[in-house]
Amino acid sequence: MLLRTRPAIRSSEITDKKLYLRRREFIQAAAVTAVGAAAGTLGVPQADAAPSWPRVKVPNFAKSPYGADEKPNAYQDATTYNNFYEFGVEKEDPSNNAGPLKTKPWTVKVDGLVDKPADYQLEDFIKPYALEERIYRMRCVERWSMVIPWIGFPLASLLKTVQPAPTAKFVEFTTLFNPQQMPGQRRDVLRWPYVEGLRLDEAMHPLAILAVGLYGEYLPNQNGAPIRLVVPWKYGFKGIKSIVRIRLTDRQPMNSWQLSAPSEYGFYSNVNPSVDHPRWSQARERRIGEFFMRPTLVFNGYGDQVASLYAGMDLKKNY
Ligand SMILES: Nc1nc2c(c(=O)[nH]1)N[C@H]1C(S)=C(S)[C@@H](COP(=O)(O)O)O[C@H]1N2
Ligand SMILES: [Mo]
Repeated sequence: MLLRTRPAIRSSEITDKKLYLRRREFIQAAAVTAVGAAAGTLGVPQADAAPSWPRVKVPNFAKSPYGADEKPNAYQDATTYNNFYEFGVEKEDPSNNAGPLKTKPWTVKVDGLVDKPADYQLEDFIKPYALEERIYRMRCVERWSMVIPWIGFPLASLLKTVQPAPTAKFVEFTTLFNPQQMPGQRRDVLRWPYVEGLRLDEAMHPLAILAVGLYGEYLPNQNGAPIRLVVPWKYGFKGIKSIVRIRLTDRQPMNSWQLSAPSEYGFYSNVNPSVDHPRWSQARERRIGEFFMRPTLVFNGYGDQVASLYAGMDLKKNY
């Protein structure tokens, strides 16, 4: 993504797999060396270090037919190659820095144009909904992709509960603002807190989910604990993490990336191989874990389900 205050593209933004792997090996080697040195066993080879974050199984969830044909990425990829600028702009920063984020207790405010505005404790917020696993292709605007088995529930189920007023046309989401726990918020790489939005009909689409877990476990902090949005036909930045507020509105929300670079990141951000990012082509992507790039699919391959939402719209203008 763009850091507007910087003159050039950060190499990390378009890091290819080889570089990523090399860097990861280097970091792991350095970590092993540090651990070994501390333990006085320098030189003894170590197995992959156990993750430093807690891994807690989600007790009850159904398998859904979504994505059953896709091979998920390695857990390690999904949990250590992240974008979560509240914890730093490098891919390994979130998994290294998000540990101290306190996700209990957690309140989600639902307000704006709804019949039932409320401040929910997270447990109450998710309790009414049956959790299910959805294996989704995810595509970052930076040209890498992954397949992730999320656990969550349809955003539409929540919206039906809180009952949008007839005048509501959009849903706005906001991430926690807490510079003490989110060190990235002490620098202005983006205007904080992170905000994202969907049109109400997009938000009601059955593919849009609120996720609380991945790989059978509750979300690690770096993936947006305790609750985040997943919209698989859009670029990854629409999938806002660590949500504290959901507001129904009659005006199109200004999302953080559009605010930061309007010519590069629009409101819609539908995955579209024929609309290039101003600084790179979106025609192909690198699936993390694969060497060769593959063609990018329109709507990230979910066109059969979602294209009708955009019937008659010029998707070059509405990027
Ligand atoms: N609050 C917040 N949400 C965010 C981001 C962020 O920096 N802050 N990054 C976005 C981007 S660019 C991507 S690609 C996805 C990455 O999600 P993942 O790390 O779980 O794969 O999160 C999105 N949600
Ligand atoms: Mo992204």
